[in-house]
Amino acid sequence: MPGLDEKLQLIYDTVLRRNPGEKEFHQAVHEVLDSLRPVVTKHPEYADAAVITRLCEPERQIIFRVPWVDDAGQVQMNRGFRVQFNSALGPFKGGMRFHPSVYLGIIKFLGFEQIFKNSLTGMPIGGAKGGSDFDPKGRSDGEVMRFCQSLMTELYRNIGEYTDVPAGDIGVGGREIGYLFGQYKRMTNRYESGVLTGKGLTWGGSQVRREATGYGTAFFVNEMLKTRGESFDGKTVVVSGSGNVAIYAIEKVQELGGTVIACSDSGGYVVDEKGIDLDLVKEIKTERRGRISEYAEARGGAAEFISGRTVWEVACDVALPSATQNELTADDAVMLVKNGCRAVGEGANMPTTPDGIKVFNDAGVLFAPGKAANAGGVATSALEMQQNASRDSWSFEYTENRLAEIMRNIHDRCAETADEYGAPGNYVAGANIAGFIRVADAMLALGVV
Ligand code: NDP
Ligand code: 2IT
Repeated sequence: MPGLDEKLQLIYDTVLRRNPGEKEFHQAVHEVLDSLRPVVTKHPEYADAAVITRLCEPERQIIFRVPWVDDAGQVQMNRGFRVQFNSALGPFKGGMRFHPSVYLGIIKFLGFEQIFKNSLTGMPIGGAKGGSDFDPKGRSDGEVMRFCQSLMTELYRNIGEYTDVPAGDIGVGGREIGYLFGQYKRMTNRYESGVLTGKGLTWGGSQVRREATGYGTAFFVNEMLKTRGESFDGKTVVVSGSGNVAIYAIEKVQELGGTVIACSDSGGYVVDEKGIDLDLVKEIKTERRGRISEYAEARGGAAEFISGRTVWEVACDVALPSATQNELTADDAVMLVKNGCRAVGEGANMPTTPDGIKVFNDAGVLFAPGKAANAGGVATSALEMQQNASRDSWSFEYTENRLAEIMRNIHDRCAETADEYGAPGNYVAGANIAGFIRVADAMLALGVV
């Protein structure tokens, strides 16, 4: 990775020393510090109050045992995490991820990113992330329920409407939030709706929360395209993943006139040149919890499944990485650029490697970093909290308009901040700097805490 400014390098060295082996966390911190060079020059007050040093250390990290009994009567054991990173702007807020790859370094990188993302939304939410190395694949509803109940039996004492408000992420959707909320309610004897977001519509959830991350990513990319006098109309689009974010990104891109020709899961990708049949993807991935390979089987000769290869080999105008971190490398970026890709919007968190981002920047590709482009999910979570606090519920149309307005504002703030700090068109710099300044100013105001 390129060298940092001297003061920032010292902070980074401390992060490396205090968090050995947590490479995803190191990567996320490095990217932000790299953007902050013009900020520390202009604002020495942040260094004086050790704001950046404090930002890189979570306020609290909770790691706990999660024992549960599987359908065969065997005792299983997982590890649970909640990293409460920063609460200067509001209660800790961020998703829970259930995936076998989860360890402290992944939760910490996600929690760190969440601070800046939540700040960018302009809403009163701090940053956090949690999860477990539990693998929901192949587990029955009963097993998932017992796992969630065991996890919440420990987690409940650390969260709350005014303390920390978890939501979903990879492997955690409406089903899991339901089991978690049920157990929280039972443990506390309180119907505290605002303690979790992503709830079902009949028990305190918000319209559009399910769709929000993917819709928001499409809205953000649409705003970027507008700056070049373009739109999704007539464009071919490739989306990685076929989970919550991917599905609703595809839905909105289709509504905006784009043709999504490929999507994927961890087994490979499908190409459907006439355009992905989204109802079929929803049926396979959300109703049956199946594999994307089944899509090609169901479509007969119309679609092809390519096993074990990257979806980035499919030529497209716009790429929306929406699966997981570091899924789009420099080689993939080179291939995309060579094939004519002109815009990239990160639906996932940190899906593009630093070398990959450099390839896009050097080629003049419009590039929207996850902490800006996928902020619609957490922003709509904050709208869910607003509705819970006022015991109200809003219509789909009203909520979607709020989301669209929030995404436009985030886009404009990133673009203006990039201009102001001498990096026009660089949404990575714009997002990191704009996200940082709002949190840093709150931290200064709150004193040394
Ligand atoms: P889901 O669990 O709904 O879907 C995840 C998708 O990504 C699946 O298609 C999955 O394939 C694929 N995937 C996951 N891990 C890997 C891996 N290690 N290698 C290859 N493919 C993988 O998760 P979401 O859609 O909610 O999350 C996707 C991304 O979006 C994540 O980076 C998440 O942090 C981010 N995000 C999510 C938000 C939300 O509101 N849900 C908000 C903002 C960001 P398979 O089924 O084969 O595992
Ligand atoms: O990465 C993310 O922003 C999320 N998984 C959503 C967090 C939230 O609290 O809605």
